[in-house]
Amino acid sequence: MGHLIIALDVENPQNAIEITKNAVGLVDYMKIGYPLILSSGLSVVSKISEMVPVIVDLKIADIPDVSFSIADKVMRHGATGFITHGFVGRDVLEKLRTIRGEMYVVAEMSHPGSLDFITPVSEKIAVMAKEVGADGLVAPATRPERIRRLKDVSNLKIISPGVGVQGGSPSEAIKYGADYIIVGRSVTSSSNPKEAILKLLNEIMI
Ligand code: BMP
Repeated sequence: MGHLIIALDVENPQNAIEITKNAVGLVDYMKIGYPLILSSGLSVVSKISEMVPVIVDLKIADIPDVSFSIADKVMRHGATGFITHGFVGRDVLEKLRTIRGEMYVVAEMSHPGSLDFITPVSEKIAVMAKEVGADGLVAPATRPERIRRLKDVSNLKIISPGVGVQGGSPSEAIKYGADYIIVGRSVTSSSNPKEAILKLLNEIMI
């Protein structure tokens, strides 16, 4: 479809459903994380999943059994995939890989603080994610050259946040190898989410 994932970082479930209605047929996935799940409960994952496939982003980062329990629970609510941190190590990823569904591993983050700890080890995380059979990596649109590097070392699908409000360019991210861009506030804070989605699709047309 459009190589586009919308980060549904809103707290009001009705608002989330309205935005999703505008995304049907245009967007590949909705990404749902803590803001919406903590305010609305996991039932919102089931509701949104009936309209657009959902990737649940709880950036799992715990011991293997607890990580498994978290991902298992969200996948039972109809999600298509989940996101886990990669820095927690191979045993966590191996345990999570036993769950059916798409598994995305955070290799490197889009904010400046990523440079403190994650970026220096992100290529190792990317290789490990490939070895355990992950479906894709999260890599930053704010540093497009890192998208290319992380894709080169892993040969995995890349989903890339950091576009718009964080300063990344959607077309650059795609040019450097992102398979999907992840966009939150540029769409969710827009007075016309559908128009915002169409504008993004136009920008990343490939
Ligand atoms: P926004 O387009 O509003 O900046 O939102 C980006 C989304 O991507 C948020 O849901 C955020 O949690 C997520 N994200 C990110 O911004 N950088 C990362 O490195 C990893 C993320 O999951």
